[in-house]
Amino acid sequence: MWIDLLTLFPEMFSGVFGNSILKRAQDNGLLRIEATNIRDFARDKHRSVDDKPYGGGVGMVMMCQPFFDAVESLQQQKPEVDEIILLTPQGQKFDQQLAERLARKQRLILMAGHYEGFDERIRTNLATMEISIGDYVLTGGEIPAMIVVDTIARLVPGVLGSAESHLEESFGENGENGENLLEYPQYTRPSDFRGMEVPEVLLSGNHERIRKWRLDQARERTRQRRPDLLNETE
Ligand code: 4GY
Repeated sequence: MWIDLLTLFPEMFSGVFGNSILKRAQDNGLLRIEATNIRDFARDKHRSVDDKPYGGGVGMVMMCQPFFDAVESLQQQKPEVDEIILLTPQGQKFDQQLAERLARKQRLILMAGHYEGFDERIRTNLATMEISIGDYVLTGGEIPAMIVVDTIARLVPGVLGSAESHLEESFGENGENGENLLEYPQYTRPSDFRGMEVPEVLLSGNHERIRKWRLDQARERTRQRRPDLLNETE
């Protein structure tokens, strides 16, 4: 999978994508993540990417031209771009199900904005979808873009090693009929830490009892903390 990020701050991405699992995935050729500076597509001598809002008001609005030119330049290369995604609080709420759908695509462009927002024509005539990571407002779209890329990337086959598998976890299929459950409690050594003991069942070696206990814990925890997940059907 190939992901291009359009941003005013490409350096923000190097720490997040230049380490650990996503670094390894790029080195192995499973993933290609490139951050492009929108300002490289500015045309005037001040390299402007924003301008005053028509109709007046505070703040600046990100201009159409640098975004349209940047996307058109990226589209010169094959394979074809599957989605052009704008990160904005006004978008479709991001969740694991949307991540799974995007993880099947070959090529994505993510656009991160700043200032007061985007010229509306970027939404309506350039983006193919708008995504929000949640109901709060950040200073820019870079952190939301990182969250979307990180979530999608680990679903790409081969990106996680077998020790890091994502098939048995919260929002995976933890339950019996594809139930959407929170994780069951996990423990590691020692079995007694300052008098806090590991549940006996986990030390029993009885794999069927352990499996039932975990499923039970996952269901109870989901019922208490996230009852909304129990009524969700994927
Ligand atoms: N929440 N989900 C979000 C955001 C802030 C463009 C400047 C969010 O995705 N993006 O809070 N973005 C940006 C949006 C103008 C501020």
